[in-house]
Amino acid sequence: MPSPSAIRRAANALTSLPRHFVLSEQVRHALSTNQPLVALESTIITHGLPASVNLRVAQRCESVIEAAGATPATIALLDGRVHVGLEARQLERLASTAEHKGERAVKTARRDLAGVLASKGIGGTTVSATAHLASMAGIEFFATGGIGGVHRGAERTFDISSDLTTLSTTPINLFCSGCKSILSLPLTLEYLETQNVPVYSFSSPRGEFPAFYTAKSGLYVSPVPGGAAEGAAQLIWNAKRVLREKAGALFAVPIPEEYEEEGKRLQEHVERAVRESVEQGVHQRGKEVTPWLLKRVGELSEGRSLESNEALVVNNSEVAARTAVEYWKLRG
Ligand code: PSU
Ligand code: MN
Repeated sequence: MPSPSAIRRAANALTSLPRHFVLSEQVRHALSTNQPLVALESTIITHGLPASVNLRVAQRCESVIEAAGATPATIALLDGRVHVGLEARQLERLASTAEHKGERAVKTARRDLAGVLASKGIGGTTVSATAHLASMAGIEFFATGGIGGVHRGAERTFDISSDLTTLSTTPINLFCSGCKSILSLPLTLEYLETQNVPVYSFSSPRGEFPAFYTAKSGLYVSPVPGGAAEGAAQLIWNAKRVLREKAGALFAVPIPEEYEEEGKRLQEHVERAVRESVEQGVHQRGKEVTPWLLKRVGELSEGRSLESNEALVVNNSEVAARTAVEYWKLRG
């Protein structure tokens, strides 16, 4: 039985939400009975992955979270409403926008939320938007593939993802495979340090920061104690309960080992895609930059980047759910 204060906390989180929020049955039940939840973003569905795989990947992420004992909450905007947890039909509708035939979705970062709500469009929420909305709903765990970051050449383009500033002000624990080397990994880590966002790595024992398709970047962050969910849960407990920290945390999960060889080859395609983006001036096109690079790496690798992407995001979802379950044990 959850304690009375835990039930009150959950009920408050529910009742203080604006009426524009629609919670799925499953999410409502998990929040009101104080069960662990894991949020999932939707830009990866609308703009990050092609229509051939996006629905399957989204469904697999939800399934592994459930299998690990937590409740998945995929977040998106539909028809002027914020959806926290999607019904099967809604997930299919969102995924179908990547076909570029019928309905279109807007890549929705946190600053775009009010506009997309007002236009009653379909919004695929980025890490920044998803973290903000999940946190409003009282969800503290969030899984995705890669976080946005500081782009290479940012000293000229100023292109720094709002994912980073959002993490510094939003109490959410993000599980991802670091970020793609379409970005500058050293600058991204520096920026997170300035913003007081701790970065942990499940890569044991040294805490190497993964570079998305490969577990190796040559950069080191704080290792998760024991390299396991129990250790991560303890870190979150310390930050939230001992230190009353309001910033989020980044938990980097390396891609499963069997994809490492392919990862080395994919890195070459990443380098070429970045070069092309500069040659073609795409690197100055704001929110289009990241989706363009993701698509180009997919083309150059003839789809092999997608298999790696799928494997890592599913794995990250599972690790996030296992950590959420461990954290709930500590909460009692
Ligand atoms: N990196 C990926 N896949 C993605 C994204 C980033 O490997 O799908 C998406 C995420 O939704 C992330 C967003 O929050 O791109 C960042 O976009 P920008 O760089 O424009 O801030
Ligand atoms: Mn940007």
